[in-house]
Amino acid sequence: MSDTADKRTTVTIGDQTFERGPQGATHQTASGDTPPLTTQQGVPVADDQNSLKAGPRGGTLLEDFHFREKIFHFDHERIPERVVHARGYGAHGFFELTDSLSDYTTAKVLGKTGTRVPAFVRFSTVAGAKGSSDLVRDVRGFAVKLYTEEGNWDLVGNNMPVFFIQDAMKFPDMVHAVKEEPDRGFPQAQSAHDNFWDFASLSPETVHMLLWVMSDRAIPRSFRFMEGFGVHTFRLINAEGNSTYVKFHWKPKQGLQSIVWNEAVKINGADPDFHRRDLWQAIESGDYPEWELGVQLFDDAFADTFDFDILDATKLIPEELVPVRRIGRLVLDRMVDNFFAETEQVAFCTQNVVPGIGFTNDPLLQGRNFSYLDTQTKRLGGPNFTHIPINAPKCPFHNFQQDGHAAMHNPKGRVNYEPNSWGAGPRENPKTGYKHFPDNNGRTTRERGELFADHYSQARQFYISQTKPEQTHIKNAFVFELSKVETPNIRSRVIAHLLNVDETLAKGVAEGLGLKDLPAPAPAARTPITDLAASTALSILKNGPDSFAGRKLGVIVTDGTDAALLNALQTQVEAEGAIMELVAPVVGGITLTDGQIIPAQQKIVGAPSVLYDAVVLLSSAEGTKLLGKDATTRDFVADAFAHAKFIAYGPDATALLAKGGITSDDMDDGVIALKNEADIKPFITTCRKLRFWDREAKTHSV
Ligand code: HDD
Repeated sequence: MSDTADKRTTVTIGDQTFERGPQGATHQTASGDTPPLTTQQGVPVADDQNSLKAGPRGGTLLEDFHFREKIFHFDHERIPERVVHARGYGAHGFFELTDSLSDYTTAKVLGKTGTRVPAFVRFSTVAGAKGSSDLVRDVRGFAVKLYTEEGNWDLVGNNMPVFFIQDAMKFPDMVHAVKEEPDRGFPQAQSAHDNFWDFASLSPETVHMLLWVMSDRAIPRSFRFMEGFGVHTFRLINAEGNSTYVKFHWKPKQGLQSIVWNEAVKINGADPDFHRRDLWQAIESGDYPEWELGVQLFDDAFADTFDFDILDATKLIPEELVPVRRIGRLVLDRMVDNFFAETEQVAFCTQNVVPGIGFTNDPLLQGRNFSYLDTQTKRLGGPNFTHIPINAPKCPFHNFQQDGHAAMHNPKGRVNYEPNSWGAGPRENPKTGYKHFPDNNGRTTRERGELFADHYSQARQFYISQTKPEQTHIKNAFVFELSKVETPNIRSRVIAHLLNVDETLAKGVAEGLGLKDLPAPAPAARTPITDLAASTALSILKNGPDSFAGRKLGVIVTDGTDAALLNALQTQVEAEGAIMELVAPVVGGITLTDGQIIPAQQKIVGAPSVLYDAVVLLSSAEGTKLLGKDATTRDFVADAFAHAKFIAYGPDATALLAKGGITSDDMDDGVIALKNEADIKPFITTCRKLRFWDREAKTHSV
């Protein structure tokens, strides 16, 4: 028997030297500290390129334990993806308390100002498979695990404060309806199909959430620029055993920002990982995203007089009624070492709360408390998923649970039960142990609270709280989604509900669908439908950043680009805390007017303007001629204009505007000439507004 491992030669490719095996596989030359490759049993491997055969052209031998172990492990690499929220992206960080809630709760993490605990956050889309795109129209998951000294607290929230349904009993139906249709297996990660809208139009409790999902909240610019919500009403319980209701909010310090639908469609093609990449780049570059933890605190007296039931997850409590008190900050400052080990295997459970934090009887929350534990057991292969490092508490934990698949923390010694007379092992403690808040109204029923039946008032409130461009986006989203619905009845049913929300919206959607006769409004399960006051907190544009920090500028450059202008631009962008990417005909290097050769980050064909918050055209006269003939460049300009972005152009790049379809009649205050370095600062200041919304009405006629 001969082995191939010792038949190595050395080759030089480019300016690097490699070891080469007989079949041509090249390796970096092993340095002294390179660890030896071993099997899972720790046996050193001699050849990782060739299986063991009976002669060079003979059959592969079963004896090859290294081959069998390697393939066996590979065959078992996949675990079931999450039934919802399959596509997600996680990061580590910490939570720090800035304002004590010790009057309200015994939870230590909310007790002493300055308390800091490690955190892990996983953002996600809901409907799509693991490999789907980031910019689908969907709710975003915002799941936070805080490793406190009293155990793990999971706040498994979303980027919207309400939900589609009121009772967990309906969750499988809702999820079945939104996922791909079971006979055809499509559409992937889309709510724009008959089954979803059929279910939604037959379930008026979804209407408020539909408004949110058709709004720009469903197409966030990145995870960094969205809010998070615990959704349900929870309880805080203090040392006297008194309970205060609480709703949790995460407010991004970066401000809120979303994109427009046409951009979303294109980003999904250009960079399906747009949100992942954004978080990765921000954290890797040290620009750590941060959220404030806010709480809305209220008591039974408020709950009794509030127009809606605080146990109804399809309703929110306007911030104008109960202000959000900011009590802490969440900072994400470290990417995972391994995506699978951490982001994929992290298991959130709504039941994971710590002493001083309790549940309410919200029927959605109660159902979730069963579902998450159950799903992790299936997904992660048994009850010991809590032993996986990302899921294990960082505080000491002791109990007599033992055995099962992959057990890592079995009890030590003789004692594995209690009570025992060995005086050993962990003991319960009635003083410090978790106490459930006694809350049971004592009657068994399958009804819902009466106020749950008001399905329209808050939907109407959401709509009137939006700015004009946001209202237009909502209308357009309904028209888009319902245009994909093939059954006319379903479209009409949705309009019938929208007539109870806002007549202008309903008529606008009907018109957009070409629906000639308006249906009668859907009979409301509870009347009257109340006119509530508008709430500023519900609009994205009213809660924008006032800064271009953390945003990305795409700059088209070519050979002969003006070095002084480009350098001045770079200085201003950095001063603002923003990011600049050079987009060029080639990535290898372009030569500026001063002879300097600089690499570009992107080749123009790989970087459409949808990847940027604002763009600058800085091509030279020659470069402009070249790019003027290029379809991708024309799209770059045309899209930036259509997506209401700020566009700046250098003296030699003016012709590119016309190539992108921007005529002199179209020029507006969002298209800005950079004649010299003095024009750059005002341009960056203008970019803080993020978009030039006035343009939108002129660029979208259908
Ligand atoms: Fe859920 C995952 C958020 C209702 C059952 N959910 C999941 C995740 C988030 C949410 C963020 C992903 C966690 C992660 O990143 O691993 N879910 C919500 C919110 C809801 C909600 C904010 C309403 C307020 N969910 C809900 C109901 C049920 C579930 C009513 C079932 C009765 N959710 C699940 C699940 C998932 C899940 C099947 C799939 C994967 C997982 O749990 O870990 O158990």
